Amino acid sequence: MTARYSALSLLSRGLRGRNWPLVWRRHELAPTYDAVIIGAGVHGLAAAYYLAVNHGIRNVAVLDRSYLGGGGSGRNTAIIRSNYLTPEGVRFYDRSVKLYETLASELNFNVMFSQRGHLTLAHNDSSLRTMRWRAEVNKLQGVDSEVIGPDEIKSLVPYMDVSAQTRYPILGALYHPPGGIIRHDAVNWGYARGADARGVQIHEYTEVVGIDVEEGRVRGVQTSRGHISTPVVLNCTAGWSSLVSRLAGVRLPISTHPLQAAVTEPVKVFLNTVVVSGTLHVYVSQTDRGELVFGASTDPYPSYSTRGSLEFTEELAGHVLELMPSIAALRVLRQWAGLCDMTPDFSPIMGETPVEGFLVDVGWGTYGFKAGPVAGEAMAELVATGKTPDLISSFPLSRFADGRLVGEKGAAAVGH
Ligand code: PYC
Repeated sequence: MTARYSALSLLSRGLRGRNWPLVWRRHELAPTYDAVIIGAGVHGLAAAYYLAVNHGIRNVAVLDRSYLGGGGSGRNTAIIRSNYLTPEGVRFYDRSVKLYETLASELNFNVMFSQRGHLTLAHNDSSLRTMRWRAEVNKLQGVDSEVIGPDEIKSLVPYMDVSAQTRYPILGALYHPPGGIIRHDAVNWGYARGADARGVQIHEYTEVVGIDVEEGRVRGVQTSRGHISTPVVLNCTAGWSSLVSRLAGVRLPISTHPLQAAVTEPVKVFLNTVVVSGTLHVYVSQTDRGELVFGASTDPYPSYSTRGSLEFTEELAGHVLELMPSIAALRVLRQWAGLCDMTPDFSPIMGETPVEGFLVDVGWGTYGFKAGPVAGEAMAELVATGKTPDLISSFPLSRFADGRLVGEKGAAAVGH
């Protein structure tokens, strides 16, 4: 990577607190774009980046009604993995892991991808069977996953209680070495910077309030800052994807649920893998700063609220302590929620819709952040060529009418 600033200029800019060049520029809205992307999260920004880099399409606007990365892309637990249940899912998420592996050098921006390994614990025979199944499907697709026993788990996570005296003794785990964590803001900012440098316009605080459709095809969008003509609109929103699609007259089989998470004060690093327990409804990892990041199941009712609840933190803490009793003295620093657009089969909806020119990259449930690069790459290809790439051909909206579901509930981090 090339350094953009000397240490002295960094220090002087930091002390003065001004004169930082903008990482992405501000623009007036143009009257026309070749494509408009709704949602300046990882999916929208990656799609814009790959449109410019892979296909030379740069007259693109990315619109967001709030700030860049302020939706699901800034409200997740930044877990990356490809240990899914279906061959279609494994192939798809594996491509994302591969893109993440080279993203820092591609973007010349440190995204802090740490492939520290990912453990999904099994506390009963039926989940052990699912882990074995996933391991086989993963291996057949060339993805590194295997089932390991309690001794190996203990050597990977010395603080874990793998004794037989717990409420739900640990029988084994699906171990997925390429899995890990990433710095989610850095991914958003890196894609934004890369897209901006190639001429893409990013418009924060620009809400789409209408989508113009005439004779079955998209003509433009109405925004809080004016009208834009465009032949292509790509819906890359999370949390609001069904509402945005409705603006084009497209109905999606999605219900939106909050997913809460929390982070503790930082402590010396002691947890070097991502740990997931479906039975205890919890996942935990430790950031490079030393904070423990926890998450659990989605809230059990549809809502657009991103507020945290005490009930969630209490339950979460109780469950984490069943796994690692020795961290009882750690204090929770803060908590948040992101919005998850849940589909009936827990797989995303990507591709064309009955409205020509209106494309969707939505319905990510609890899997959205990890898929940002591959979804962006594939959607950019679809926009540029008009052909649906093989990698996403199993995830069309039409599968719900055709009954060709891609069931990925069994690969969810926890039960939802
Ligand atoms: O699927 O790995 C996952 C995940 C973690 C948090 C939410 N989803």
